[in-house]
Amino acid sequence: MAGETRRIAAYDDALHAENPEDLRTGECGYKYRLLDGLVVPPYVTPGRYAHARAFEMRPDDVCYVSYPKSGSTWLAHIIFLILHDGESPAEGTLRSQLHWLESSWTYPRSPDELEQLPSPRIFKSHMPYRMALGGGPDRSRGRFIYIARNPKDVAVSYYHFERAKAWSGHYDGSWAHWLEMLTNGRVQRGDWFDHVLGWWNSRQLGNLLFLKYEDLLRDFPAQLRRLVGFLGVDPDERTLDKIEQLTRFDAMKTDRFANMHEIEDFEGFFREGRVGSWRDQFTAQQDAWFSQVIAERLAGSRLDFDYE
Ligand code: PPS
Repeated sequence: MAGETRRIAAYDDALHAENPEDLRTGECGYKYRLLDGLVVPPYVTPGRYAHARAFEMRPDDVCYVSYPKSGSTWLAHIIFLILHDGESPAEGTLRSQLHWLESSWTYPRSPDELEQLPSPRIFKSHMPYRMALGGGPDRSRGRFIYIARNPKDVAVSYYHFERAKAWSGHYDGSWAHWLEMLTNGRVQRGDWFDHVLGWWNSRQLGNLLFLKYEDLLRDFPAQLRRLVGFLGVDPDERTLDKIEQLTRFDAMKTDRFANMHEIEDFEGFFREGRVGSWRDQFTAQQDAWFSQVIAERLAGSRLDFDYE
């Protein structure tokens, strides 16, 4: 099962929404579902979310979590290689090796299939802390790794990714409209500040590691050491170096194991892969306004980001 590679056709309500009657359409056609008060994509369904919340993680399971467009696929590849001695399997793809319980789309797993998978299993999630897999780090035996990215680059990356996708109702709003929606928590996975701070405020828990995208780009070896220490493995220098080479942006973009070529909707997924591409999108006025929002919303949290 985990070695499979199949073409993942575009998201389709008829196949994936499961409860299409509760889908909503907002401004500029933006499609979503409300789940426990959170704006989520149509493929995050009530049944799958309930299963994910009640799911019993094994102590060596790993769940990586992020707000969308924060470098989670990059992190998934790094985690996979750390847990597999730097080797990609001959068959299957990165995405086929990951288990995304809250979602009906891309390699959904039945409870029986999950039970049969060998440890350590790697789970993907984009949920906020209060809706985390297995009850979250304070209630689950599993291990969690959260990756956060500066909200300016997230907003831009998310805008380019989300436009014209079937799961967003082929949203056709302007960049200015998107920035306003995101700032007010009306995009899928809700308010960026609540999401990141929810995880950040629990970072002292022993089974939660909090990473930043910009730190990975600036000092990969140091962040890789944090990751291997957290995961309790001890790769040799050659393997660590190999992991760094294989997970570079340009390497992942062309690597058939990691680049998600099998997913039709992911054309253009590897867009810029750097810090600061927001400068090409924000006007000076939008930057001043959003910087002020960031300062207010992160005040007192001791959480900050690099923007260049
Ligand atoms: S998703 O769809 O929410 O799961 O997206 P996610 O993987 O979290 O984030 C996508 C952004 O991460 C960039 N990316 C990388 N950056 C640096 N190095 C590597 N290896 C890498 N792989 C993916 C990807 O290009 C998206 O950012 P933008 O700014 O759009 O380029």
